[in-house]
Amino acid sequence: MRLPLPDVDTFCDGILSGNRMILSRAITLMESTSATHQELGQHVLERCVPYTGKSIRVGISGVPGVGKSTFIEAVGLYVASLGHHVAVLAIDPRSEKTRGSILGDKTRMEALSNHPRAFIRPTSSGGALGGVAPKTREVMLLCEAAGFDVVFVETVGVGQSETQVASMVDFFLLLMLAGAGDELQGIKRGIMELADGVVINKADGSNKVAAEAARVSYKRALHLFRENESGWSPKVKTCSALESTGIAEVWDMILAHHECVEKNGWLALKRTEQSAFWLHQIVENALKNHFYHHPAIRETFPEYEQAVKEGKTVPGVAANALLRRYREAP
Ligand SMILES: Nc1nc2c(ncn2[C@@H]2O[C@H](COP(=O)(O)OP(=O)(O)O)[C@@H](O)[C@H]2O)c(=O)[nH]1
Ligand SMILES: [Mg+2]
Repeated sequence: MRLPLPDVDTFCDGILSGNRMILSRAITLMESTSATHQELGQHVLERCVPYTGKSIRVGISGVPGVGKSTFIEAVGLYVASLGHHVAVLAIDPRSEKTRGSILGDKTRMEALSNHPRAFIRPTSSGGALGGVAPKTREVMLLCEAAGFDVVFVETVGVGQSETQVASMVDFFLLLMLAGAGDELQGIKRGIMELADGVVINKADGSNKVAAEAARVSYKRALHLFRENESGWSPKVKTCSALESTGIAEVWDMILAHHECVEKNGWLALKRTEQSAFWLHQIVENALKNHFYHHPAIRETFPEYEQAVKEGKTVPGVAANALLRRYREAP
């Protein structure tokens, strides 16, 4: 049975009073493939925006298997025990095709998902123009309006989702492993540079010594990377997400960063720039989608692509011809 769709007022009142069922429905609305639902979702978001911005936003990144979900559960339970309201969101580029991968994560965060002050939600783009990351950011704002004062955003993908997460959070945390061969573990230097904190996970059992050694070497590497405009120098910690050790220290680091950048005005500046970034991002994605989905382009793109591959024309000429078609199409 389908419940009738509430109106904007009902959605907003529900969200602002912390009603999770309404919050969930609003998120579903924003992720919907229906244009009407998306539009209603945007109205709800717009009305909620004045009540957002009061959370500590933390992005968690790292290669698959490093322990992101386990870590978020440990730190989430810890901050919830301090009285915070914790929202956990995930950016999973793969979920645009299959929504299966993330469900495993949710079951892994079993204790946290049953906690009365926690809310766990993977985001899907629902085919919206612009991909999944802008949606995750919007969901984060709704969660803030609903009273969540700590938000964790987990990336599941590798590559560009890291930059996108870093562009929606205050603190970007990179989880690493000790002794996994190559020191950078497939994480590009550019990603290391985004990190406000690096945490060597799985510092337990026989791995403790190696974790400490890795901490020292990452600390050295981070110093090489950057002079911080934010006034914060990135820190390196070790923890065991599985045994819940070192978790309080990681949270203290996040709090210290928050205090530092709130005081010196960097946080406000960063968030302003992030909003502008997302404006560009959403417009660019929407234009790109509109172009590629346009019937006039869909029909002829393969021919042009083939011609370019066969060397019959050059990319610039083909692109110009396609763009002309696009502009002149009814
Ligand atoms: N020994 C140990 N294992 C861990 C730790 N954290 C996570 N794991 C294990 O590593 C595997 C991957 O963890 P998961 O949280 O799913 O990683 P994700 O892919 O980064 O989200 C699981 O089997 C976890 O139990 C830790 O601190 N110590
Ligand atoms: Mg995970």
